[in-house]
Amino acid sequence: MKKILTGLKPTGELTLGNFIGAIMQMRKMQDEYDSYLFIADMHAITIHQNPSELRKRIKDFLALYIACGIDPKKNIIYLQSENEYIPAISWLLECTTYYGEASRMIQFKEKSKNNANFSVGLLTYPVLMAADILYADIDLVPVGIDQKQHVELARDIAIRFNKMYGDTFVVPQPLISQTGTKIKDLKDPTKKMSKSEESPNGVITLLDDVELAKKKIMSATTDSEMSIKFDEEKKPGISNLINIYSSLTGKTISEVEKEFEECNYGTFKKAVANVVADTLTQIQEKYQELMQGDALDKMIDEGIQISRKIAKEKFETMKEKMGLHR
Ligand code: ATP
Ligand code: LTN
Repeated sequence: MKKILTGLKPTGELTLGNFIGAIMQMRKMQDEYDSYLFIADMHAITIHQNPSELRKRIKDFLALYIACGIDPKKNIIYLQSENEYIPAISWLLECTTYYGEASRMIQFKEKSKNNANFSVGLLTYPVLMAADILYADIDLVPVGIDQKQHVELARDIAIRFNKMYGDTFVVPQPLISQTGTKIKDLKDPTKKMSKSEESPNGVITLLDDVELAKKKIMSATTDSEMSIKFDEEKKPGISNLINIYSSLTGKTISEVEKEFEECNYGTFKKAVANVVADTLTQIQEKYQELMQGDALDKMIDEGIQISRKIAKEKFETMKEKMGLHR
């Protein structure tokens, strides 16, 4: 079975867009691949984080992904910072990465621009990411387009290391999802719904109060026509609501259009608000359960043990190949 790995940087709050666009795809993939999922908390600290907020967000992210249906029985789930072999592997990889290629990364250039005091970690960020991927011989890495360049660097590093020291790593491939539906901001349906965007009424987070979430749907920007027809160019607001309804109910776009053929926008919005409310209620109930007691900790304990064992083996192999042994 092919191995797939997803890394989640715990910044911002998870949105309905993340759920429909990414988490629902992950739920499908967990049945088809040997799946790894981890919280990239060491990547988060390349930019200063408030420690108590970071700690809370890490736990929230873990609980929410599991509450959304990411199954700890089908995924190896762990915290990056609990695997001490990953930064050790990252160091060995740093010594096989050129300064030139690291400094050419678009994310590095953007985040270091206009900032006199950026950390060295911002430069070595993609090498740590390569370590995340290469230690476990991952075949496929689902990422957004912004992270594609980093996965390509991980490929280059793997190929170079294999050439220098003999076959050591599987060469991974980025998996850019074309199929996931893009959910738009409810107030400005020409922009994507984004967890780092300041748009309190345009973004629904997974932990939003359910009544508030319904209000956000009811006040979503639409057009001045009457028909519930999918047309992203002319009717971006209604099309976005159709996408949300169709994704959450599993109905096709034309089935949704047919269902609401005779209805006005108010009736349709109410129906969308109700499915969103049902989805959030289910997620939040499971989330509350996980936040109490020690079930969450137990799930993560299992994942980290497996991850450490695999990483330790790879670290030993790398050191031996590089001559770092007695
Ligand atoms: P940011 O605003 O910081 O870019 P984001 O909300 O876009 O954050 P990411 O962490 O970049 O989230 O993305 C996590 C995953 O969620 C990616 O696979 C991305 O494609 C998906 N995703 C994020 N927002 C949406 C959206 N509005 N619709 C569909 N998928 C989304
Ligand atoms: N850089 C990624 C998070 C990330 C990751 C990874 C993703 C860290 N390590 C390994 C895939 C594979 C981000 O910002 N979303």
